[in-house]
Amino acid sequence: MKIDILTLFPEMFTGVLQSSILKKAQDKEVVTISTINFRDYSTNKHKTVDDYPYGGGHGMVLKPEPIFSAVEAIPHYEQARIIMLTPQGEKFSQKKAEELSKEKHLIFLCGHYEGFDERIREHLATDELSIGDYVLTGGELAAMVIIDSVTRLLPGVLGNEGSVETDSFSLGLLEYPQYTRPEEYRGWRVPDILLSGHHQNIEKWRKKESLKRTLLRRPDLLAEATLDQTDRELLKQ
Ligand code: 6GU
Repeated sequence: MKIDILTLFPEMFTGVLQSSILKKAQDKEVVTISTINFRDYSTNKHKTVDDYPYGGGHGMVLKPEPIFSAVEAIPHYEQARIIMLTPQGEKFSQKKAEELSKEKHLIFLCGHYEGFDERIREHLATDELSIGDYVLTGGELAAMVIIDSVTRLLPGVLGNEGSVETDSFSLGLLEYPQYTRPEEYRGWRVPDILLSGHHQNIEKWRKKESLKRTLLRRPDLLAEATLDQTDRELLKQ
């Protein structure tokens, strides 16, 4: 996969892209990620990328020219999903991450403080995403969240760190409680069942704990999850 990030603050991405799983994925060439400072595509002598809103009002608006020019300089941009990040976008989800992970090329447009000129939304972007109902100072953090969640789904990225199939959300349920050594810490014991070695009972316990936790914390997820008869029985207990 190729990922291009248009931003006025490329330095914000350095730590995230050079650490942990995202670094490994790039080293393995499963994904190639580039940042592009669209200020470099501004044609006026002050390198401005924003201007006052027509009709008046507070704040500045990102001009179309530098963003269109920066995108059009990316090879094969016509085949890419061009994703604008704004609080007005469609809510990002695991389902959207799975959909985007099947693409060959993603381009992210990050605005900072300002809004985008509407012509970018209408004639350049193919998608508009938000990561939740709160306001960030810019799209950069949202782009990092989306890139992280999409990259970990690409074949060959996750080893034993996690199986994508058993992720919470891909199953529609929250994860069950996990324990590691020691068996007793400050008097708090690991549930006996996990030490029993009885794999069927352990699986049943985990499923029940997942269901309980989802019911208590996220009943909205439970409404969407596909439960079989055994799951329904476990939920009643
Ligand atoms: Cl994508 N951008 C900004 N500025 N704020 C947000 C967001 C995006 N998603 C949630 N809040």
